Amino acid sequence: MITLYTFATPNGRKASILLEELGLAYTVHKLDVMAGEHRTADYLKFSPIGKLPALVETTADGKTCRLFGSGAILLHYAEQTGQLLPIDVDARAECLSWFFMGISDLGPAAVEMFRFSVRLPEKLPSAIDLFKGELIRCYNALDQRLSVVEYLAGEYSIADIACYPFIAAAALSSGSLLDRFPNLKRWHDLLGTRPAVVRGMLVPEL
Ligand SMILES: N[C@@H](CCC(=O)N[C@@H](CS)C(=O)NCC(=O)O)C(=O)O
Repeated sequence: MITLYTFATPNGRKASILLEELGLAYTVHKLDVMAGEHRTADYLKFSPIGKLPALVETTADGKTCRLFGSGAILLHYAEQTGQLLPIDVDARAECLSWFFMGISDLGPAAVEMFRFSVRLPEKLPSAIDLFKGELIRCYNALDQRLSVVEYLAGEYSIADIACYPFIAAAALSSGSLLDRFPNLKRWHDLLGTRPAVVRGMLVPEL
């Protein structure tokens, strides 16, 4: 049995899209982030860093496996199921490169951009410019790659899932930076037609 601890955020939605794509049964535990539920001692057992998503799987023999962070969840289940991770060495190398770019470059740049331009009361132009520049750097790289391939690894994979929710969040804002990146926009629209992506983006129910 799989329990996904999550909230309506891009990192959480990477995990729910993956579980939907793989057709794995799971229950959703919606964390009340406003009430600080992600910082309680109970939750820190699953995610020592106190962030979401986290996931706990109890196997038929009663063993428990916990995973925290969207990257670990995506890679673990892709490896376990042999899906969404190309077998061909070159395609796998591309997949892992774009996957980690999504996890360690795009995601953090988008989160910091949101923090500095929306959440924090002080608006620091230098910080906003820095993270906007980092985001544009990611968008440029993605757009160039997607001008020659349909999906980031050639075939649909965890690399696409690692990037999609942050691009979908950006696409919601009017006058989005994304308008400047036609290949990224095409890929975003294509992924948005996948039933598992649509279902995963609706987790947790609000
Ligand atoms: N490296 C982690 C980052 C997770 C992360 O930053 N989660 C955010 C929500 S998108 C969070 O838990 N924020 C609450 C907090 O930082 O207290 C991942 O890829 O999942």
